[in-house]
Amino acid sequence: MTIKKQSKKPALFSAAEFEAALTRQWQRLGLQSATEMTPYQWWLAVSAAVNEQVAARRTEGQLRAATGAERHVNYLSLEFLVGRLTLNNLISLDCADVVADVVRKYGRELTDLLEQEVDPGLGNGGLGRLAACFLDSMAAVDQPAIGYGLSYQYGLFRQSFRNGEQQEAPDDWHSEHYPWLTRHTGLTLPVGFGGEVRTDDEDRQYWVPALVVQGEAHDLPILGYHNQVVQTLRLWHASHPTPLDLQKFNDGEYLQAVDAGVTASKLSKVLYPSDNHQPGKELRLMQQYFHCACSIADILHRHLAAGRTLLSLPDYEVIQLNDTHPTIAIPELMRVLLDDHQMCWEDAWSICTRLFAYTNHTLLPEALECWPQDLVATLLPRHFYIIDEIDRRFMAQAQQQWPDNEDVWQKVAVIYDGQIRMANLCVVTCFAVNGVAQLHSDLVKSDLFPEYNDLWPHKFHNVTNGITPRRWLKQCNPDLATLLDETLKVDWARDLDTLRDLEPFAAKTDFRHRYRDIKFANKQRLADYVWQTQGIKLDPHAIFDVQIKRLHEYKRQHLNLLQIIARYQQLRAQPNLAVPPRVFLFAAKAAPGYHLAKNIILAINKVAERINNDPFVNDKLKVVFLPDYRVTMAELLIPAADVSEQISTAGKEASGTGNMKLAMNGALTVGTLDGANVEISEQVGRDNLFIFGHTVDEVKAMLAAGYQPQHYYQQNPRLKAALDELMSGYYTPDNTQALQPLWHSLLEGGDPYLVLADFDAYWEAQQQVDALYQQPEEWLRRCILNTARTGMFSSDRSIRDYQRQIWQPAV
Ligand code: T68
Repeated sequence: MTIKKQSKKPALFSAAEFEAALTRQWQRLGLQSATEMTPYQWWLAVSAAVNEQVAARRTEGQLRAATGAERHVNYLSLEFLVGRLTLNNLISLDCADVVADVVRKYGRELTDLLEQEVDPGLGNGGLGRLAACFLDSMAAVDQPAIGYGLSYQYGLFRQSFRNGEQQEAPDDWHSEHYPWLTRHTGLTLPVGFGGEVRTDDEDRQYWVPALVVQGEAHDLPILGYHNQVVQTLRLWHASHPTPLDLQKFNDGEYLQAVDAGVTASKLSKVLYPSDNHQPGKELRLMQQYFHCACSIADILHRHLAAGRTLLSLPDYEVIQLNDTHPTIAIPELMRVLLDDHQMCWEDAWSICTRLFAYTNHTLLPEALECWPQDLVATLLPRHFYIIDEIDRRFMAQAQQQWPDNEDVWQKVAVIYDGQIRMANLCVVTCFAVNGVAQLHSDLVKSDLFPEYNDLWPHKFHNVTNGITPRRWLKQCNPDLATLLDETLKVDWARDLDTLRDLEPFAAKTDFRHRYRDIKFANKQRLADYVWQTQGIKLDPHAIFDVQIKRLHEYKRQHLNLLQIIARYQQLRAQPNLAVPPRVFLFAAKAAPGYHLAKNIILAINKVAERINNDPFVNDKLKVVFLPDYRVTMAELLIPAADVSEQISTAGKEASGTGNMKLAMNGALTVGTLDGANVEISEQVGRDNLFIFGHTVDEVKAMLAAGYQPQHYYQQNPRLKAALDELMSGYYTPDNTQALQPLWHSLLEGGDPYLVLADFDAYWEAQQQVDALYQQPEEWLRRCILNTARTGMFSSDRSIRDYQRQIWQPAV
């Protein structure tokens, strides 16, 4: 069958060119021939050889920056969870076959070599992965862009389990050379900390820092899919120009002699491991400022080097802030314009208010960043003055807008009660504020920022998140990708709306069975992995039910757990019950300091241990918690899933993106009306997923009325039995108190995420899942409709939404 391809650029390099580049790589390793390379060296050499070819293009890509007709996007994020890059890049370059053929000549399989790559884990979860999908899509749709992040020496910790408890180990992801990362030797920038603000003869303020570190640029190439666009993810690495102070050393102050160097190296040492929570640590603020100072200096340098004026900056550039983490970029740009370029306040402010845009990713109060003003004043004294001035000027406006309304003044103030509220600073400054799914964006306006929305309704937007179909369909599910190629006969990964044309095929038995066989093979692949790594045997005929995401109370892995216990009890009581076998798969990391989340992990592991060792139920029920969830593991789990658990308390999950990946790969969602589940339900049709639970309005009403979890515990015998057994020590015979924190949070602790209130509806939804799975053709039909109707969740569409709504040239 021939595949009609849309106009595509010719291959970047030939087999001969690649082989020559490969030869240079093994020669550089000091070897006599390619056959001497270990598998790891093969991966290094292949990646470095391809990167060499790409490097030449990168310069061209940077030159094709802003024209003024479209703005150049600077995507500022403390996290970019890129995942493995080599295969992704080979797919974008359309040269996986060429490279595989060359490698095969030496008796190697490309797929084996690719397994040597570690995941660059430079993010916590959804927010960091979204940034990576957006870079992919900006390159794919040829939106001029650069990503700015930090080059953490240690990414998100590695997770293992000991006696069911989470253990953390450092993730030294590029202790060895990482071939896609190139040091940009010409680019090293100074960044100051501490010190004091002085006033010059002309009464202008300027900052004299106490410590100056330097930022080095390390670049990753971002390759556009089949279009030869090469963009950059620039990761800043902190060092010190003189890591050893010889003067101090000679004076015998040996420890002090290395102080500055040590402080500098701390800045990009490690990624903070919390998601949806603000750690409030001095080092975190220093990381944020280091990241922003380098990025702002680079943006200005590029702009001025193109011969443009400072005042025209917002005509050519936009700075998208990925949550409030890079907010300190705002006072930093003000400082540079005021102090280094002697601009007046009004002009500098006018630039900032047309340049910055802010994306909000959470409504959870504990995740809204606030910094103590004393800390900011000590670490960044000039910035503190500037933030104070922004606040002073805005409060004058607020007092006019809301006369005699002190309650509102308090709410909208940037500085209040000794704290600087970064989200307020963003909304006051930015020309655009967006949420990440329709429901979330509505709540941003109505619940989080109602006063600002009254004042500036034009600022508020929705851009529903998306995922790159290259990684999350073409790369991770190659057999389904081939079926789509053959059926649709277009390059669907470039225009995902074309998936709609699959709809009629859902009615065709042949097609359904091919789709079924692909899912089965993906499940077999996962079962092999689970057998090899965990020693647990899974039957691929069972329903593979996955909940894969960070561990957080609001995501309610414990609701899933309670339902599993109830199911286990039911199977013990009714051994002949005709339910399809089900495997519940979990994967999740908990922030190391989040004790309750860690207790939930322990509970799941203990329940799993007991169930998996109970031969009485094992043909019907298994529970697997896979350690060390990361992008590469998601790529294995998602294509193998039948059921996607998206069960957050309504109003708490801003969007979710795993929900999109799973639906696109043909898993049926069991979900609440939260985040992007609402839009998934609208797209795929209410019949093609399982919606349950209280809505946002119902949740609000229940909490307002004084929610009583005990009521549900007493009234629902199934729920009570499950909770009682969990607490009885049945699963933790060595320590009957081990799960006390979990029990306490659900009952005496008030169950803030309404786990008990949603249990019954969740149980019912799971019954529907069992019933539908017993009609295999109907199940399949619905899976296919999920794939066919999730085209809008391509991150290419998200980027086009940003282009249309937010990144248009400033007026
Ligand atoms: C997630 N947020 C949202 N935060 O929870 C999720 N937080 O609903 C959404 O789909 C996703 O963002 C993309 O919009 C996060 O992942 C963090 O990881 C985080 C990290 C540091 C501090 C606070």
